[in-house]
Amino acid sequence: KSPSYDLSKFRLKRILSNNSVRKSISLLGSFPDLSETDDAIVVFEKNAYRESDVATQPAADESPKKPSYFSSDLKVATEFVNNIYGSFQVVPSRDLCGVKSTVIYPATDKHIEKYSICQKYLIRETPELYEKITLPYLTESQFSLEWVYNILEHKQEKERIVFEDDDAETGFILLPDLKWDGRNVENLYLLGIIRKHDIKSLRDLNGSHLNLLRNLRQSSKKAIRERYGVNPNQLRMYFHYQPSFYHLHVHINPVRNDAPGIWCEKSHMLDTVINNLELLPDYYQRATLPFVLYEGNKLLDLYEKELSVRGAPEESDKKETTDEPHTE
Ligand code: M7G
Repeated sequence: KSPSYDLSKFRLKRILSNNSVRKSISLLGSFPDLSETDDAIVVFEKNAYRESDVATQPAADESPKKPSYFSSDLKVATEFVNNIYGSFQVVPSRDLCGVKSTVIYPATDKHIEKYSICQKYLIRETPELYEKITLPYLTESQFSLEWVYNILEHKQEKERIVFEDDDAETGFILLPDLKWDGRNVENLYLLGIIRKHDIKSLRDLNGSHLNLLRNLRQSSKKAIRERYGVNPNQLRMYFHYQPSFYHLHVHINPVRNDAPGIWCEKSHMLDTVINNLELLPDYYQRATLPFVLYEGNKLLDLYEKELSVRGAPEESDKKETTDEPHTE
């Protein structure tokens, strides 16, 4: 059962991260009314601008009440005007002051780790390292997939589904990602969650999944064009490696927008994945895949024992020359 909570009763313990570029802040605290011990994470993120919010001349047939920055309730404080340059602090009308908020409650240590900033390291994961270290770790310690199953079984977010294909082998559900404010097609962010249950991540993909991946690519693009009017050639579709949730899903957003969490070291384009499998059906069982580990993650401690990831640069240089074959 989903708990209900009153966000205004949140009590802050500490700030986990504060990103001035994204204009977002992640907070650790609790809801004392519900539990003294359970942790809660609250993330606030300022909304992106909608172009309709800066309209200046309401059309004759439009209600004058439609919120716009340029309305009589805009409060303006002048900081300075110098020659041709002016600097102001403005407070727009209440309707435009919304803040997107995400709550995770009860939050586990793994969630706290995920929302805290810290040192990061790149690992080159060979298939052997995957089998020996990553796979045993992720089978015993990973985020619950309950929210994914709730979506697939129509128990939650049913009304948010944009497109659904029921096929047991090639089917998937397309719906807005938690990260999308849902207001603005400029920063559209959808998730394609596949129906099949046995594909944890990119690593498990092989040539037998090509039909699934091609269907995911084609049907999502068509559905997004129909619903949001976005040109299919303006969409990027990619997988994360490692993902946070080990049930295969594809991230979809417009190329011109820098989506949150879009890091090259974590992203694998769906087009490239399809092409790799067309060329080599067992590509992802043979490939060395880089991925990022961060301080605080137990998997880093496991890799540390094997590779001394945190070691001094000279040591890892030495290891590289002895471990790796020459390709001259
Ligand atoms: P990921 O690559 O496994 O992990 O993507 P990441 O969070 O490191 O990117 C999972 C995606 O699912 C993310 O983009 C999340 O924002 C999104 N997501 C997570 N949850 C818990 C939900 C949810 O409950 N509903 C929806 N619609 N999206 C979610």
